Amino acid sequence: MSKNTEEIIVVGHKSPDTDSVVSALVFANFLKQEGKEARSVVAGDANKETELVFSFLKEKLPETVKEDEIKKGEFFLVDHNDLSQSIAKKDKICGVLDHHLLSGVKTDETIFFRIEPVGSTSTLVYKMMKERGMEISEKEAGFLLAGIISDTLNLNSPTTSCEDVDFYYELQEIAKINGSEFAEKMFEAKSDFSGKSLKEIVLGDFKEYEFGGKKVAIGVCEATSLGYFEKKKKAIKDALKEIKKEKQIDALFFGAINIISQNAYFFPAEENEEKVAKEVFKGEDKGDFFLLENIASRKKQIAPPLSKYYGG
Ligand SMILES: [Mn+2]
Repeated sequence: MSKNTEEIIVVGHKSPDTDSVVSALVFANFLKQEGKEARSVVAGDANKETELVFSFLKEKLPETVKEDEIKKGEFFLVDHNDLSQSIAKKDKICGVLDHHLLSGVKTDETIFFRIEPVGSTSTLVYKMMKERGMEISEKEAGFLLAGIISDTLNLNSPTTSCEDVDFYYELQEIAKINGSEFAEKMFEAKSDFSGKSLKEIVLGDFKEYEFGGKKVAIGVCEATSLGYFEKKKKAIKDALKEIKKEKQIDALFFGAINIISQNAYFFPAEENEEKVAKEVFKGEDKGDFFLLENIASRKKQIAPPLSKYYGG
């Protein structure tokens, strides 16, 4: 898998979510079991849900690193393959394990590359362990279960595949954890916005894309209720305008997603985005945001129609 004997740094995307952190952690163990020198790092500050998962499983979070901080070693990307979401340099990538759409990453040499349309990267890590007949510890099973719960919203997201469901039940057994109870704790932690500014909330789960030559960004925030976002709607618009300017983004959208009812409050940053949002999603206009029904996934339901609108 590796081109030489350099240490392999396993890393998920920037604005890390639970799946990107836990899949990196367990996949680094997988590589070690294959005789490689490997460690996982986190590409930014972990969110409250991820912190809950690590304290629940009594494990320390891997080291947080910023872009350009790692000078040695090669990168194995998990849970992303888009370099704009990565801290890795193109010529230092030795592998990709992911469930997002291909984003045209080009490398100088042949690398390990595996993408499958499943609900989480954690699902793929467990699949690879099963393929190798590798043992999984109780704790590793707990982490991968958390990755599946987080990305599939406890198997309720439209991204959920049959394998996610099968593995969820297997991992639940091995980890000796009740998935639904774990999910409830995780979602509660996810919905805790105390001590966070609106800018931090918008940037907490934030992805930048290039659609039709335009820099388009979509922030999402998942919560068990959306009252907070309704109350803060004016301040959210201000935060979006600020972020758009600071990051020199052509179009910026923010979706607050109710993970129970799977409705979303969709905020366009400014007038241009408002027109786009109206045309693309046809949601109910609530003044500062649109109410979109049956929306739970940026990857499957928000990014693709916007990509299509802007011309790819
Ligand atoms: Mn993921």
